[in-house]
Amino acid sequence: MQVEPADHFVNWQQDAFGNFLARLVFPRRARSLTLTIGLIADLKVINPFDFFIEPYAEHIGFDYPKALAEGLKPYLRPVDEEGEGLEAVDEIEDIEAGTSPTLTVDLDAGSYVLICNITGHYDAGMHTALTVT
Ligand SMILES: [Cu+2]
Repeated sequence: MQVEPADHFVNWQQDAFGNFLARLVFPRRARSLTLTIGLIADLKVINPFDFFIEPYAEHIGFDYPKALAEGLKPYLRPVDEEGEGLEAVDEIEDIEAGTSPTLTVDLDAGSYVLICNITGHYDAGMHTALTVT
């Protein structure tokens, strides 16, 4: 890190997350401030599919163990379809497994989200954004 004006003091600190913070003190007023930051990024290849699935979670529609379910409760409840800023356009209720019902709706231009609102399904990825132009 290069700092202009060169007449300054630097105190390095670490925040709660281990990030380094530079505290700069300038003893005199200056008309300009120039910070030149060098960055070395240590890039590592990570396989996002390198994980194990617990046996209870191998099939969708599973129940989390009680201790885990308590902590996940805020994330697993169905979307509040009457929530602020939301307007349900239409829905198909109680779709039988293995069936593929069709719903046709007329949509104005805008942004929409298509969701499955069975508990836990939204979080399992059963949603997609849709933009009508
Ligand atoms: Cu679903």
